[in-house]
Formats: sequence, C-alpha cells, structure tokens
Amino acid sequence: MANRRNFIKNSLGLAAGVLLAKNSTATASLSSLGQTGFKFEQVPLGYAYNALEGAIDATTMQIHYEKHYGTYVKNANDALVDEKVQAKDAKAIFASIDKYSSKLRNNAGGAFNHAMFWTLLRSPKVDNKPTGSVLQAINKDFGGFDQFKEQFAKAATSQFGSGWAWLVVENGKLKVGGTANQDNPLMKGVALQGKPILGLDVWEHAYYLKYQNKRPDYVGNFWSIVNWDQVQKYYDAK
Ligand code: MN3
Repeated sequence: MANRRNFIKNSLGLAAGVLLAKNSTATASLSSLGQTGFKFEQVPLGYAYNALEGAIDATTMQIHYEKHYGTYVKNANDALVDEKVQAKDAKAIFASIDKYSSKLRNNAGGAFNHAMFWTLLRSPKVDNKPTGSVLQAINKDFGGFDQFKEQFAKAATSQFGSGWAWLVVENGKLKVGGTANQDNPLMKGVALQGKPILGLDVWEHAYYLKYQNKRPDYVGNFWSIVNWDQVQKYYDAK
C-alpha cells in the first residue's frame, strides 16, 4: 500500500490517471512476471473513520471504505486480468470504456471514484468555502457560491437510483452534473464530460445508516466537510 504522502503527491496528477499505482511488485511473484499493465490499489483513507462525524458517521465510513471500496478494487483488478487489459492508466481505460465488460466498467469506476472521494473530505468546518481561483471560477460560471451549491445539490438529489454528482472542468468552464452507477465524466459516451474536481457519492450505502431516505440532508451536510484545498489541487492539475 502506498503511503499517504505519496498518494497525495500522486493524486495531484489526477488528469494523468496516476491515482493508480504502477504495478511495482511485478517481480514479487511468479504469477505476475511479465505483466506490463497496472493495477488499482486500495489507497489509505487518510483520516479516522470518525473524522467526518456530524456529516458522515464512523460506521458508514468503515463499511464504505473496507467493504464497498475494497470490493471495487478487488473486482477491478480481477477484471483487468480476465480481460488482459494493458492500458497505462485509468484515464486510458475510461477513454475506451466501451471496449470492456460491465464488470470492468463498474469496478474500475468504483475504484477510481472512491479513491478520489476520500481525498475530497475532511472534518466538519463552519463556513466551509472555496477560495482562490476555484471560487473565482465558481462565481464566474454559476453566479456565486450559493447558486453553485444549489445546482450541485439538485444534481445530487435528482440522480435517480445510484450514482454520483460532479463538478467538472471542460474547456476551461465549470459544469455540474450527475452520472449513473460508478460511471464518471472521464468515461467515453457518458453525457457529462470533463475533468472531475469534486464528486459526491449518492449511492444509498454512502448515507443510509444515518440519513435513511433523506438524501437532501446528506447533501446539505456534505458542504461542511468538502476539502476545498484538495478541490483546488485537482483544478490546478494538468
Ligand atoms: Mn460508494
């Protein structure tokens, strides 16, 4: 498992797909000799399961990280082997996602989206807001932070069934939208296209223990735990 510092450093290169670890253990076992692809890694959460209490409870975080996310990573790696995928990174896979099975699509998406999601959260903060060029871009493209929050919340609450809400950059412009299941805006053919800089998991497994059917309350409390410093880093990354 990569240590947290390396993960943070690597995660700055989101657009290059370096959320994925290169297969640095290729010579560690006979079964992987000659393997030239990469595999997904279950990245460290980076904070305690109870760090988000007030917005997301510790039990939800533990099950989400260990069970749901852990399973996506395992199944994604199984599918990469089964389908003999030799892509250099996740971005390359997502760019031709129509070539692969739904097992690979769902689990590679799940592994990538959650690795990103963990970095986007931090302990609750009063008056939690973006600053700098992200705030400027939000003001320019949405007419203000409150207007942006309203549009993002609408995308999050209106996503039918399981999926994600996203803030993306496309051709220098910010956009908000949703994707179904574990799809993301880097996948070919998905209606919402762009570089994701903020994402919110709206699967019931992400909130049901604490919020039951009240997804809007989960979305409302999300604003207190967004790690805007990290959003800025994704925004700045090439
Ligand atoms: Mn999830």
